Amino acid sequence: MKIMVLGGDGFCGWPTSLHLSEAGHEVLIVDNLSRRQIDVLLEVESLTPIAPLSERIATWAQVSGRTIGFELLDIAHDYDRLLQVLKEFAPDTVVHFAEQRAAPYSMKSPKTKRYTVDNNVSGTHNLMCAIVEAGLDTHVIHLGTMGVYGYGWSGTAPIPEGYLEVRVDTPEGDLAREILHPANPGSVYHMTKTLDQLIFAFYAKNDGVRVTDLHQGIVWGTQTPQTQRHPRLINRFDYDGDYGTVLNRFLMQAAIGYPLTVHGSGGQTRAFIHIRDTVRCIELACLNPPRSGDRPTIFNQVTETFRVIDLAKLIADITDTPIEHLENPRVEADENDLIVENRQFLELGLEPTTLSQGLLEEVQEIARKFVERVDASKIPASSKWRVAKP
Ligand code: NAD
Ligand code: USQ
Repeated sequence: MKIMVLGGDGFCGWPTSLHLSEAGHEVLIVDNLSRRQIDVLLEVESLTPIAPLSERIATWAQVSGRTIGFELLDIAHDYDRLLQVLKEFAPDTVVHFAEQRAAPYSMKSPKTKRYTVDNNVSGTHNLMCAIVEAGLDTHVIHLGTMGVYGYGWSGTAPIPEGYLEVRVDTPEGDLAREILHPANPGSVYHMTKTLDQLIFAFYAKNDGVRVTDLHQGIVWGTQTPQTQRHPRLINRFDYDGDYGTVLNRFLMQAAIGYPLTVHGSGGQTRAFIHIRDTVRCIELACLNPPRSGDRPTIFNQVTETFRVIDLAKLIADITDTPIEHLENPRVEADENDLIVENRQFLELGLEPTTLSQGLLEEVQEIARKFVERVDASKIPASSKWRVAKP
């Protein structure tokens, strides 16, 4: 299969590109390297030393004998070039990771809010528009987020995979429908993912574009079998207050004896998936496209749910690190239930990697190995959801 990976230099995109390449697919990475540029602006670095993309690709060619292509391109602002690359490569599948993905960064300032909307929504729309203009029958796989559903309103009812059955009382009797699950974003970043959903629904209906939208939980871990094959293939590991996600942050904090930064009570329940399962899910999605004319297929790409405080306690117990309850910089429920339907991937054969002490230790080992690269001043989460009124 010819697969174009938009955002293929990122945390999920790089190991996915390698996994798909190893599986025998022809992979073309498209990336504008904006994530690396944001690190420069924030004066932070991945905990792991990530090689420049050209070195990553050359190293992969050495160890695997397989070629991965690369186009430096901003999909949100260089529509003509995107169209040309699509026409030339004519992908069977486009995997779309190319968005600004940090909720705290998206809430940092008016500038980062506007950047996130402009980058994510324009990028997604350009992609769909270009596929139609190019006359391609390409399957689009998008990385969405569990956060589109919001947290809490369905109580103990499982969150369905994208669509909700509703019944409306009419004079002629009950009207039964399946509608896109109501959106309830908790940050500007999450809001862009809810807007993406409408773009996909429209292009699937109007132009018959085949779309799979993966509502992914928080990805943890760092290495996959392919990124482990050479030090220059190592994956990114974000730990800073904007881009670091909770479980990887706690594991890295424990490695340096930094008190685990629990926001509020830690009663927030979130969905998680290991990076090894992310790459497998994407391959499964590539191999199981919807038909033209179908509404977008939506998968909940999650394997487990945990309360933040329970993760903190687990890591604190294993590593003897203290827990610190901090004032929550976000506007979010202090506690929520979360039960998520994820039957579709299980039916396609996904065998979930569940959180285990061994896996936690593997990530901790990486954190310990690169401990001298940590800048502890970058750990606190400083982006606040609400600015205090003067
Ligand atoms: P990342 O920031 O590490 O990677 C995103 C990549 O896209 C970067 O290499 C960046 O340079 C590129 N990019 C961004 N805007 C671009 C543009 N306009 N043109 C070209 N390239 C562009 O993020 P990630 O963690 O790998 O996440 C990938 C996708 O998965 C995102 O869409 C994110 O919303 C989604 N997701 C991530 C997680 C997670 O925990 N990391 C969880 C759920 C969903
Ligand atoms: N949290 C802490 N302490 C920390 C960091 C976070 O208590 O040091 C809490 C947050 O307040 C939040 C929860 O942990 O309640 C999750 O935060 P996170 O930063 O790990 O994850 P989030 O902001 O939701 O975003 C991440 C990815 C995003 C993806 C999303 C999936 O950055 O790209 O879309 O996870 S989901 O959460 O399922 O929507």
